[in-house]
Amino acid sequence: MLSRRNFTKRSLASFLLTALPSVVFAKNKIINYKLSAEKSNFNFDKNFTSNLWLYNHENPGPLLKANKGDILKVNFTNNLDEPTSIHWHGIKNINKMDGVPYLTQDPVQPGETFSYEFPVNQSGTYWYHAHFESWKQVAKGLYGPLVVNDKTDDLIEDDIVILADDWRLNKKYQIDKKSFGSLMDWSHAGRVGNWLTMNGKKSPQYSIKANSLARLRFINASNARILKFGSSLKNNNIIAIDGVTVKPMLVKDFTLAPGQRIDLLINSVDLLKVDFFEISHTKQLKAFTLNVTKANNKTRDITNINFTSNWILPKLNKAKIINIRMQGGAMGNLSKANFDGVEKDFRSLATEDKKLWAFNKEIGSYEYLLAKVKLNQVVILDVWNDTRWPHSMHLHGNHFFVKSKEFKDNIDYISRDTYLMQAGEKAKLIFLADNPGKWLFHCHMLEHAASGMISYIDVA
Ligand SMILES: [Cu+2]
Repeated sequence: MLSRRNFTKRSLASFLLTALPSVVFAKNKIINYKLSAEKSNFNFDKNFTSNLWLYNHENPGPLLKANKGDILKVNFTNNLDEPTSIHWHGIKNINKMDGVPYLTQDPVQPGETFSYEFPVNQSGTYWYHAHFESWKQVAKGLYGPLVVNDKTDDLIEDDIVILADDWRLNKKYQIDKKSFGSLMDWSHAGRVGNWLTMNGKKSPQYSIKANSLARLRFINASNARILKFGSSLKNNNIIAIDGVTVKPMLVKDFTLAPGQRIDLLINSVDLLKVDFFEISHTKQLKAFTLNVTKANNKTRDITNINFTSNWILPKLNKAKIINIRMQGGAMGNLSKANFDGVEKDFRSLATEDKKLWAFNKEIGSYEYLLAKVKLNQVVILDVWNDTRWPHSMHLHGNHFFVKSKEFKDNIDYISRDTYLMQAGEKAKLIFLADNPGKWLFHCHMLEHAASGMISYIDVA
């Protein structure tokens, strides 16, 4: 005979098994995390201990996960000797939680804590990173992945984050500090490295299940390196760009500029192993390997997974157009620019102030107001990269639509938060300014941002 207690237990258990959908999306569930910025030891090579700055002593920082609709609450402590702050890259955030020092919050001082709390209403692959002197703090390792799940993710068996970084290390596997602030780097492509890692490792191996689906979430956390990935597969199936689901696109390879994300879907039917390579140089580097584990499970039916984007291009007839001419850098045409209200020639800006890049002849900073926009106005950032260098342009707090030329079959608008502009390219970045606040628009080659390619747009 069943006791009442057992009966209750059993019926509750069977209720849980049968009546609830496989993923429960509670309304406004609070997901708590603790992060601290720490001076840490890490081993790139077994013979050397590298001194890095990491969140929770991990490289990359802890994977933060939430479901769409949750509230993410991150209790952050700064255990460094200098101020810092955390930016949640790609999240349509509440402005005061965006993590930009002096613009949206006071820097978090050594020993202080700051509680970041914001809803995550868009699913996808995001990341978080230090935004105080990020050219140095990100280079030392202050970043980590942030994944917001939706119901589609429940239908995919394996989910692997691939966070790529391009470190510049010296012979003893220490961060090459001598190169910090190098005028050569800052005026050229930025501080590119010599040691490529995926999730802190060289060529790691992962296993995925046979006859099933795996989602790979690529994130480029490099200061300046534009990465390009290919694999041993004939085609790679892109299902999301900068967190936004797209109609699946088959590509041979794909580019990932600093700050950008790409999600791939791998169908492991008939596969034993897949090698991924970084192919931006003539010398290919093995990035990582997926090993398919043996299993007797049946082949997956993937017809019930619906990859569609629900982002709609806003009407452009009443749009406000903001013209942005990017200038500066080596071999550029910036002869003079305004810095702190004073017009100076390029040579003095470079040698006296270490400022090298400008928007509309203004050397940018966290205090440089590029434009004021009314709430709910449609905005077109009409950007001209009038420099000899590519730039990875990032808008905080908003995704924008852009007619991307990267995906040859796709001539349509793509929604993203970071767009790689080639030298000489002109592009229109379109967004509905429905998120009030002061939103940075800057180059994610972090040395370029530090030396002037940075501004904010005020939406009120
Ligand atoms: Cu740049």
